Amino acid sequence: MSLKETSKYMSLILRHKPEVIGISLDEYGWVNVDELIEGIAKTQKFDMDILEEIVRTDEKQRYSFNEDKTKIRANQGHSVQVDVELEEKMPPEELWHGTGEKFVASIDEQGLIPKSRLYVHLSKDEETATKVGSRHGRPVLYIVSSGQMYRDGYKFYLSKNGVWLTKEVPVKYLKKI
Ligand code: HQG
Repeated sequence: MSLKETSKYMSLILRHKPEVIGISLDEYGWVNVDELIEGIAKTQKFDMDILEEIVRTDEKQRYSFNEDKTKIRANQGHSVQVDVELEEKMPPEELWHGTGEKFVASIDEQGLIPKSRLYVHLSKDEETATKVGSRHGRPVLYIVSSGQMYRDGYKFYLSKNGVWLTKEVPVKYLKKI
């Protein structure tokens, strides 16, 4: 497997299904590094050097070690209930959300909901949102009135790797591009 493929597999384990290698996340989303290495090494060449290289080079900086590198977690993107100690923050006046055409009718009716994840993921710029949307087919972009939402009492969080997160975005704060 390439480093990129292994990183994807780590995302599956650290965000969604730790049970695929027989481990579990603690309440803060951490797993024991030794257990992660042992679990992944059952099916492919994997050791601390490879793990460190993935954490260092992952293009979205998806993972963080704790201070002494005995534990590791995903910075965001989870579907399982964990508290990754997200930083609550005032968002910029506008944020972006990229999605696929097939979701538009439903979004225009219900607004943005987290679906299988813990939060709705928002991007800081058009380019990033276009990439995120393309994962779902032909991309459709929305501008989110995040400043107005914030003034209306909605909470926003900024993950360690720069993804803005919020629990929902009602239709009135969305503008389709
Ligand atoms: C859509 C990637 C119907 C939503 C990216 C999205 C991101 C609705 C899809 C991160 C809806 C869920 C997350 C509604 C929202 N009706 N569809 N009411 N509300 N949706 O993959 O935001 O590479 O769970 O628009 O960079 O695409 O994994 O979320 O299209 O940061 O690190 O439901 O994943 O990062 O899809 O992507 P996802 P997302 P990684």
